[in-house]
Order: sequence, then C-alpha cells, then structure tokens
Amino acid sequence: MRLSRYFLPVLKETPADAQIVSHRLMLRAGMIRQQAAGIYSWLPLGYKVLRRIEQIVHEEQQRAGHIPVLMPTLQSADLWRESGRYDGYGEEMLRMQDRHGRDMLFSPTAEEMFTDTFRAYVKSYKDLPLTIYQIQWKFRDEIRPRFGVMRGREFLMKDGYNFDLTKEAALHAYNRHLVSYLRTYERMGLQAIPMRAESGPIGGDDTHEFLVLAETGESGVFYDSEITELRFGERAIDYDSVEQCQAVLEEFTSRYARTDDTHEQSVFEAQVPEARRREARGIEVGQIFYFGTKYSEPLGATVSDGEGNQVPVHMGSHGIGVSRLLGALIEANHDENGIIWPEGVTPFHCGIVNLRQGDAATDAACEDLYKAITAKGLDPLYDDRDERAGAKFATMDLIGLPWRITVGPRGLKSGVVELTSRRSGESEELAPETVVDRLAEIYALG
Ligand code: 5CA
Repeated sequence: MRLSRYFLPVLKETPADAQIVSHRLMLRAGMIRQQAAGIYSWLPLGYKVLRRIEQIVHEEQQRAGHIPVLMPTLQSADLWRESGRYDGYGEEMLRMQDRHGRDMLFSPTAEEMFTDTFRAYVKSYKDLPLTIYQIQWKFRDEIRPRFGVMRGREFLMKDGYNFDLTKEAALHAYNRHLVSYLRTYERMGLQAIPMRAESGPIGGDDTHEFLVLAETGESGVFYDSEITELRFGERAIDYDSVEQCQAVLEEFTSRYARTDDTHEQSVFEAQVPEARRREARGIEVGQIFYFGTKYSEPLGATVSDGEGNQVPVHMGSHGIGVSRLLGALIEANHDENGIIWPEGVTPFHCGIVNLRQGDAATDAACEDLYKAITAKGLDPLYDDRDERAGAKFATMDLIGLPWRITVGPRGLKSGVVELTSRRSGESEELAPETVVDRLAEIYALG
C-alpha cells in the first residue's frame, strides 16, 4: 500500500478524553473512531489488525477441531425466556421490539442460540463430541464503557460452545480450549496466564479467565516467572489426548495467585520460591466455562445415549475478546513514540520511508523494494508522500510497524538502505536484496 493513496487519518493532538495509552494510540494512529459511548468505527489500519487477530483465532480454533458458524446478532426474546435468562440478565441486555411488537434483543452472548441450533439437528451420542464457534459482534450495555475497545458496548467476541455426552468429555473440551487459547495468545506475541475465576451470568463452577500482563490491567496477579517461558506453539499437542490437554492445566496450578485472594497466595508462596515470584496487573482477554446441563436441560437439548435413554448434553462456552485484544496488545507493546506491533498481528509487515521523494534514483529504489517485498507475499506500507523525513519517521513510529526501511540518496550511493527495528531502535545498513531476504526470513519464522 502507498501511503499517498491510503486512508490513514492520524491525529496530531493527543485526545483529551482517552485515559489509557492504548485508547490514545488507537485514536491517534487513525485505527478507530468513536461513534457513541462504547461504539466504534473501525478505520482501515484498525480493521486490518482486527482481521489479523480474527485470522489467528480461526486458525487455532480449527486446529483444535472446532467448527466455525455465524449466528444472528438480533435474537428473539422467547428463546431467552426458555433458559430463564431473559428476565435475569438485567440492564446490560439491549432489548427492543420489532414492528409486530415482538420482543427482541441484541445478543450479549449466545448460549441459547447455539443450544437451540444443536437441539434442532443432533439427536444421538454418535454425533458427539461437537464444538461450534463464531466470531460475531456482541452488545452489552455496560454502565461505564471506557478505555476505548477495552470495555466497549459493541465488541467483537469469539464465542465457542461444546456439546458432550458426559461431564468427563466436556471437561476435556474445557482443557482443550485452555491449551488452544494459550497457543492463540502466544501467536499474537502475548503472555497470557489462565486463572481460576468467577462465572457471573454465564454460570457454572469451572471457569478460568486469561490475563495478559500489562500495567493498566484491572486484576492484580502474582505469578511464577517460569511460566512466562512455557511455549505452546513449539509443542506437538494432540488435541484429542485427554492426558496432554490436562497436563497443561497442571503446569499452571498453584503458579499464580490473585492479589486479593489470601488463600491462593498462601498456596502460591508454598509452591514458588521467592526469587521467582512476580507481581503484575492483567487484562482479561478470554474466559472459558464448564456449566454442565444448565442450558441443555431447560432447552431440551438431549441425545440418545446408546442405552435407550435421552440425556441432556454437557456443555461449556468459551470466549475470546477479539476487539479487546487490540487494546491489550497495545498496552503490552508501546513506547513514548507509539505502538510496537508484534510480528504476528502487525497491519503491514514493514514500512518503506523515502527520504527524498521526487529524486529519480531514490524513487526507483523504493519502487523496486516495494515490488520485491510484495513478490515475497509480504505487505509493505510505502510512505511516498512529499513530507519531511521527521514527519515520516513520526508516523511510522506511531503506527508501530515492526520494521522500517529507510531509503535515501546518500546510502544508495554506497548501495545500501537502512533496516530499523521498531522495538530495539537498532539499525543496520544492508543491500536492498539482503533486506528483502531478511524480512522474508523474519516472517517465515514469525
Ligand atoms: N459466553 C461466554 C463465553 S463464549 C462469555 O460471554 N464470556 S465472557 O463474558 O467472559 O466474555 C468473553 C470475553 O469477551 C471476555 O473475556 C473479554 O475479553 C471480552 N469482553 C467481555 N465484555 C467486553 C466488553 N464490554 N468490551 C470488550 N470486550 C469484552
């Protein structure tokens, strides 16, 4: 993409009403625009990152054997009356009526809709296990939407639902989700810690939330520094193996504690040597639940068990805050000049800065680089505007592309361009062909 033809409405001023750094940077980098409290438009740069996050979530869900579908956002209140949640859900549910006076709502979550779909088609234990999921917009009329996409009213969620014959099978689905979530966050360059949690309106006794470590997180946590070294992407995990999925869960047991839970803390302190104890704050980027037959029973989602009985299926639901992840990623990856995207989610793989726009040799070198990088299957952003070098660098730093190639007449005379890492700030002078190979190498590995 050529910046002169792109739509990147960066702001010079720091927006006064944005309290946390990710919100400020998303507005300044022209990623989102607020349309109403907690409701945002996704501008090209923000939309690109959102799509990359979605893509990773889809790939990791399907690697775990889960099947994508798409359900409506507007749902009939009658279905929610069947589960008993229509009256109980409270003010967070946005309710409306259609022209016939029928009660409708904008889905804040979708246990009822998925259970209804299941009961309509699946009748036998032979069709289990089954896990279906969607990535779809949700609406929760939060009393205090704040921090940009971090606590929105409209937000994008991956929500998945497992249907199993027995409690044991459903707990395997729970553990499988736990492992696949750890891989998902890791691919985005995030360190996530799964912690036992409260279930709230979703229900059930077994639930873990996933915290990404960042200063502005809402939850305080103690953790064992060794768990930040666990790498899931490098393991050949068999998602069908009950033992392998369970063993991961066990790797985390007693190696973290909520700062407001004295019982967890004493277990943690007994288990983890002092030198390895760390304290941090975390942002909740996902949560998994096992709730048994809470929805299948009232909605009549039963299957034949092969022994002549109709039994309600055991279920769980599993959410990832897809739009919130953009905020969490920026909270965990930024400096005073702007965002620093991890390679796994960056909107463009690199930036090309032309220091002397209009100079025939510099323009030609930039064009050649642009073509060569594109030919490798990468997506560069070429700053071809007639702007000062300082302004071009500031834009690149703000939008946070991990690699910047700077092309100027002086370097070209000695056959080199400059490759700069956004994260370390270090630069190297290299021949243009070497830069192209280097980028191809970085992204093949990343
Ligand atoms: N039905 C279950 C799992 S599918 C469910 O709704 N879980 S949840 O309530 O925990 O939401 C899942 C994830 O969505 C949360 O972990 C969080 O990352 C994200 N989320 C929840 N509320 C908001 C919000 N107001 N703004 C942005 N993200 C949110």
